[in-house]
Amino acid sequence: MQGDIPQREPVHSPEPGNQWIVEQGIAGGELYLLDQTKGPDGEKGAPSSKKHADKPRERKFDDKLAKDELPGWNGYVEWEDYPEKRKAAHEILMSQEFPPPPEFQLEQIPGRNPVLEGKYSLEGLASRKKLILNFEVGGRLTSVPDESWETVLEEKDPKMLHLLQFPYNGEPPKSLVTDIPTIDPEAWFLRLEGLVKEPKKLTLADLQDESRFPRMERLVTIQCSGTRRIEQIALYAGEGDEMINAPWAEGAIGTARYVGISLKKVIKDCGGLVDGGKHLELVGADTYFKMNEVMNYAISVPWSKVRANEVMLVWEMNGEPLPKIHGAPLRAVVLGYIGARSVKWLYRITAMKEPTRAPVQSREYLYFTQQVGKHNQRWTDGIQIQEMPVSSAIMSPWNKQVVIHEGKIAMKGWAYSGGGRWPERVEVSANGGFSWYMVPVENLSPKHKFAWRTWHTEVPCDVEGWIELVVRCWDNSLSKSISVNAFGISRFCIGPNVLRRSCLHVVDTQPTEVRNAWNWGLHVTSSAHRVKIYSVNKSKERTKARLEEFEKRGIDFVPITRPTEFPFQSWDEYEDFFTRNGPRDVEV
Ligand SMILES: Nc1nc2c(c(=O)[nH]1)N[C@H]1C(S)=C(S)[C@@H](COP(=O)(O)O)O[C@H]1N2
Ligand SMILES: [Mo]
Repeated sequence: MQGDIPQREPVHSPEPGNQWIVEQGIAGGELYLLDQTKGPDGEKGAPSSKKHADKPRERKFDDKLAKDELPGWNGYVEWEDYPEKRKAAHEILMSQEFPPPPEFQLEQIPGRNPVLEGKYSLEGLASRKKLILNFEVGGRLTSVPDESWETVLEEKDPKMLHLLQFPYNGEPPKSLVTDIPTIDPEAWFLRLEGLVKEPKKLTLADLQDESRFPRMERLVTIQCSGTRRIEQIALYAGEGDEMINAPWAEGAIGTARYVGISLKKVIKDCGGLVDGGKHLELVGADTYFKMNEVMNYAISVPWSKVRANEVMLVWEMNGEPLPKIHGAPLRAVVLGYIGARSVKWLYRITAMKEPTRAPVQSREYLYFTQQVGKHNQRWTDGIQIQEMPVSSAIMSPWNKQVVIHEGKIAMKGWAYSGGGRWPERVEVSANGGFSWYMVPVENLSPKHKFAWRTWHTEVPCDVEGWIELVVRCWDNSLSKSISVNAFGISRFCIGPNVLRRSCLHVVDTQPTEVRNAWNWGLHVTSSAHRVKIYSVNKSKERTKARLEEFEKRGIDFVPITRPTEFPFQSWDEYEDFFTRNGPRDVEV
């Protein structure tokens, strides 16, 4: 039913010998609800996996409902302008029953990168598209890289119609759904509406006319707020509003050189804002689902951000025309904000008084406190995630890797801070964060206001066996907060040193543990990134000799969990040792 996802047989009433699978949470999706208000041992509820219907009813979208809006705009269905159409689509979605999504938070993440393929095609909607849900499981790839798309297409017959099953009961496909509108740049135009003095339609040629709009070029990091979510999932299951809790790792971030123009200039070209216009809603041509509602992808940015020339409209990425998967012909790049604000396939900008009520802006990307659970969260309880805090990641070595070195382990990775802050210092540890070594500044890539810095370094490591590598970054708000402390808010502290110390740790660097920043939405994993590796220190003579022996015998060193198939020591050496140092046991 779930395409390629390996399905484990439900345990439900396990054999007595297998009860531990449920008891230990390995089949956590099948645990009974324990209601202790109904007596000390609670009352057994049914595990959720029993409840769902396993056969969806097949209903079809008719072609008229989801037809393309304009010639040359393949895959663009306009929803916002047609309340009736939206209602009809909603009714169709409501009439469906779908199996629940595969459980990979309470149970194990599948061993391979799953592709959920739709068997229950909503054909009209998918008529000219392949809608493939593809998510990355702990790989080293960027979020939705072209390569992974290629791989998907290679793995599957490209002519086959793939469609997201909507099995997600209102969980929306979002950035991970590679539902890519293919829009002819010649046919494309941008609508500017709402509280602008002169509503307009501008073509790409208009926007590219340098006599009207000066070019703007920036190196920008776009970071998804779900980056490194996999570390949160590994601790506790949450509810991610990125597509079905996509277990993103360190790769859901990317840096590119973008060319385009400032949105501010375009608004000026429309005569500016009128009537208290304070926010700009940016709408993308792709179709987006939330709680069985169908709409176009939309967010808003405050005018103050636009006025600061921090919202770009771009058509070029790394010296090439913007790729389709990244939003061609035109996308927004909102400098220093989370990726969700950088709308792809942009076609409409509406000036409004308030931030948009579109779900991505009003109900998602929120950061909750520990007094709020999934069951009682209100959207107003969450802080809006707009800028990412300082963060970093180790991109090499990889978790669980066996690393042979000579007393210093080479590491590399990225460091980033949102909101126009930049990494000032990166530190690494080879002992779980007890002692830290500064990455030499010359090993950090150049500073940019809105981009990450990549880094590489060598961390001293004498130890052999399992160790924990850690990275943390300090951004430039460190210096700001120190000056504020010294001159401004000293009334909040007992003594200047106490305040200074707390600011250093709270404001400017990363929390040390995932739990410090854990939240239900599984967003913003900004704790120091930890990678466990097995250290083999070849600067030790015996280690060196052993490695040679493995090689000579043609025996694989990994996996490290296997018993070694040749002796560690000769009996002569053994006896010699105890003769010289006394026996293992003493008698008196
Ligand atoms: N139209 C549209 N724009 C979108 C999205 C989307 O689903 N539709 N996803 C957003 C999210 S959540 C992220 S993280 C970035 C990802 O940008 P990329 O695909 O260029 O890496 O795009 C943003 N822009
Ligand atoms: Mo995202």
